[in-house]
Amino acid sequence: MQQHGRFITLEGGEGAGKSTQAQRLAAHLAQRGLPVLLTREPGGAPGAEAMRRLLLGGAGLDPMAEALLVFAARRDHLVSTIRPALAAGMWVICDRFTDSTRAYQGYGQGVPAAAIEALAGIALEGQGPALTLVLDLPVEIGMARARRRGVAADRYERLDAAFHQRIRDGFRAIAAAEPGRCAMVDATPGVEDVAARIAALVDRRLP
Ligand code: Z5A
Repeated sequence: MQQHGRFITLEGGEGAGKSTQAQRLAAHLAQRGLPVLLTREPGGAPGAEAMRRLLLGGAGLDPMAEALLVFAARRDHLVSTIRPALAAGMWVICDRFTDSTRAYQGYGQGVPAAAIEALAGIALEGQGPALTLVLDLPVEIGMARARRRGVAADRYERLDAAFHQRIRDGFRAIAAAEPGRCAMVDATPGVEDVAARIAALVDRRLP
């Protein structure tokens, strides 16, 4: 697969600040004179956005059905948005990607890791991020931040603290298993502080 741009993902639990920091990073890279595409999952392409509505709308899917649907959305996002942007030399910043499936459907809901990796192999054909920033913070702080955001809680946000602790532990395990791709970022400081740390980290890893 020919790829000229760079692919960066942001991951983490509720209220970790992924959307905020994805925008900050996009602005930082633009200041470096780089062409940037900011996107998100589930979604990022018309078909994938339709699947997002199904996923977050509380259709009551079983966890494996949910995993199949997120990978269908991811495949559409990859083919319609991410690949063309990378081929055009853009730096793609994506708010959530496959690690969210590992964390939410795997660690959170018990879908076997082997099934998730098999689906990833089929959907992504070996393509994935060069760098993943895992924003880490205590569950109570993240939930409080998500509540302050003022939008109605989606179905994951309504799940209990034990579920969100499994998600946090899952993201930490993923980052520890792949230190070459993943970098843990302490998300407890203020927005400016976290943004500065991420900018420095990205400049160092992807000069
Ligand atoms: N999901 C899945 O199950 N499987 C998958 O494969 C994928 C996703 C890809 C998507 O929800 C849901 O889909 C998600 C997992 C599931 N579960 N949930 N819920 P979404 O896209 O609607 O939302 P989200 O990704 O969960 O967003 P979030 O976690 O709620 O927020 P965030 O992007 O991490 O944070 P934010 O919006 O940037 O900030 C939240 C608030 O905190 C906001 O008011 C900020 O101003 C404030 N904030 C941000 N940073 C700071 C700092 N540093 N200090 C203080 N306050 C801050």
